[in-house]
Amino acid sequence: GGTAKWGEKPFYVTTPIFYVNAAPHVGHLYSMVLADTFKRWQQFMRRDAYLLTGTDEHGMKVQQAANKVEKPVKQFCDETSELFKNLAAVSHISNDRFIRTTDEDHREAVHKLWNTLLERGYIYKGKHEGWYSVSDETFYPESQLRREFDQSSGITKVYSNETGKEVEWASEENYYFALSRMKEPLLEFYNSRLEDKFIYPYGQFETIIDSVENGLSDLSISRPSSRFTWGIPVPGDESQTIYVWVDALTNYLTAAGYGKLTAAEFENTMWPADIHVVGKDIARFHCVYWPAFLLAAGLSLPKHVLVHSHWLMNGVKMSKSGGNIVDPLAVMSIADVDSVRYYLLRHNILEGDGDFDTEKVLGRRQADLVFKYSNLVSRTCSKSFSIELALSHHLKGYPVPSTRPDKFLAFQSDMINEANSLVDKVAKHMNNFNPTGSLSEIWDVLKKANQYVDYATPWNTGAGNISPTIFVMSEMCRIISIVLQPFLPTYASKALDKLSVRPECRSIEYAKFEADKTYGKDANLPNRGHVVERLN
Ligand code: ME8
Repeated sequence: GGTAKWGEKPFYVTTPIFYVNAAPHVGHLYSMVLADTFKRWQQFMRRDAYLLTGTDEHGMKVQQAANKVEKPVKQFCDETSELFKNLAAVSHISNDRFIRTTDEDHREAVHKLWNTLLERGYIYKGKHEGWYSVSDETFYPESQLRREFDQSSGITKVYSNETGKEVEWASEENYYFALSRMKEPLLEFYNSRLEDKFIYPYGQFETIIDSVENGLSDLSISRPSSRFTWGIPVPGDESQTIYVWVDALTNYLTAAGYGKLTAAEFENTMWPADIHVVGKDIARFHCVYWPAFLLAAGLSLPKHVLVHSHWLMNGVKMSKSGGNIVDPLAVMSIADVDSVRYYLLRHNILEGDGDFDTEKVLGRRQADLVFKYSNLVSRTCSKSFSIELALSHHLKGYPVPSTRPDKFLAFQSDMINEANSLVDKVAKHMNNFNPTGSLSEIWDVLKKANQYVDYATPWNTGAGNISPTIFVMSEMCRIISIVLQPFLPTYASKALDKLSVRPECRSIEYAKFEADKTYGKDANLPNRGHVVERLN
């Protein structure tokens, strides 16, 4: 419901922090747009909300990328991080902070988490041998590998099944996290959060539970500094550098002030996160390792991990290393920001991968945004009608259009009912992590509103019917635009400007067709702002 929730801890949404080994693509923008939509929706629901995005800058992969272009690694990070920051700004992502793992407060937070895990007995030193992928920065168990004979070199190479990346045998001294001890606590935690959808969609939840039931091995969480130094050193042992995933996941705590606050103070921050938005490629890190670290450290756990699938290009996952990427800035320069946001949200790729097609961005823009939405607004605000006049008629009483046939009036009241229940329907979808469902609900109502205009033909109806019709049309535009704000911020605010709706009258409680209830003889139209002032 739309009850006021100011005063609760802020609703805290995150995106993954992205590797700075290459420029951002549409896949990264997708995670940002999803997270941003959830943040804006919460604010629309009158809850304070905080959005975190940023870049993951340490680790072998980034170090190698910098070496390849012969740049000092920090400078390379600064430059690529800026591309992600710029993408967020250009795409109207309302992030409250753009975090970088090279930020000073982040190092403090990582050290604090490390020391806490150490004190609580979850970190020990050991020797590690196994198949390691430099590109994936991870060791793989035998069961996840395949072998292939390489004709040119005459040797059999070993590859990860999951990523197809080559692995090599490596042996080293590391610190370990006692992940195996976390099996039971994790399973207990998952079971306590099944109905609360700790992981969404459910298929991902099942996969994670199965994999944990199959057992967990301890996790190597540091690398010899001799092998690489581009990372945060282990506190008290500079000969080891902290594994990039321990470093990266901690960013979610850093932004909540973890590094600087006492345990008691940290209780009163925005932690825990309400939604971690992540791609399925990193589900295991967020759904197994991350809760394991938090449980071991005695910290509270995130409410939800929302796992989305991937954008493909011609059937293949869009990826920096694959080289098959769509540059979001290029698409936004031929469409516009909201059209790209709309296309991304309109396609449900939570459960399955989807093909990204720039032509279709333009097609959707034309069919849905221009033709169904903008046209409705322009027809309503057309110079040949006066919204002010229409409204002034309605200050005198409602309903008016008595000369219309019953069938018309039935269609009209049906449409008004749908507009009135729109906010609740959209809220239901949003509680189900479903912006796609929200948009399709909104476009159903838009479709009705367009049919209504075709049906009502205010431009050639009798004079007495014009203003009631324009009134109903403008109310439809107003309600739809209010509900659209979290999804298409630019289009919606332009439409609301055009309809002369005051900024403070754009919140959720105004998303109702008020004519039949509120607009009696003495009623003012609080939702209209300056139109009403002019009428007076
Ligand atoms: O994994 N479709 O960073 P990363 C949809 N630094 N989303 C996609 C995508 C695609 N084709 N490609 C990438 C990392 N993404 C780590 C994360 S978090 C503590 C550390 C999105 O640069 C999606 O969210 O490889 C995916 O999980 C993320 O970018 C991976 O970004």
